[in-house]
Amino acid sequence: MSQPFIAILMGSDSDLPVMKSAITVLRSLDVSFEVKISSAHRTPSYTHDYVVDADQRGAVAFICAAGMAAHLAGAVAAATTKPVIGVPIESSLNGLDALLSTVQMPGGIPVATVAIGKAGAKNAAYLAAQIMAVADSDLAERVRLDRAASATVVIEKDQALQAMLANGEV
Ligand code: RP5
Repeated sequence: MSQPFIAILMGSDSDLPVMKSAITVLRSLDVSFEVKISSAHRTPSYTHDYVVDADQRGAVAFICAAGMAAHLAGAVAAATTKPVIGVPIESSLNGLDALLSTVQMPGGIPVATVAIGKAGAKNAAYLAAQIMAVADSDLAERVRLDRAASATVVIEKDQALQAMLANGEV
């Protein structure tokens, strides 16, 4: 079996601008990953074959992004018992169609569904890294440090706001 990795699938290249956020997070945490364009509807066999192969090669979790009638995460979840995280993409109806298509899975075939769009893509990557970190203490420490760094950014922004308030700039 190869090095553990996270498999990212997206239904179309039009999903890539959003999913770059997931790639950035995984790179920042030094998590191995693969990225595929494969559609539940346009390339069902290609999707199924990739999931089975990636599962056998050591995929720890799958991140699946799709818009509209977003069935990619559900189709992937049907083909593996590894954790599947669904990212609804906003391509019509403000993404609500994709959110409901991704989240409303029947009992027994779970998809952990995150927020619509870039925040969801980011959180999908963090969640996948946290899943991988259960068996990787070095990664768990990188995740912890990343969380601490993001808290520091918020505190610094608050301190800057307090200074502006004190100076009458706000
Ligand atoms: C979905 O349909 C894709 O995930 C994408 O979000 C949406 C539109 O796809 P394109 O027509 O842009 O290829 O399957």
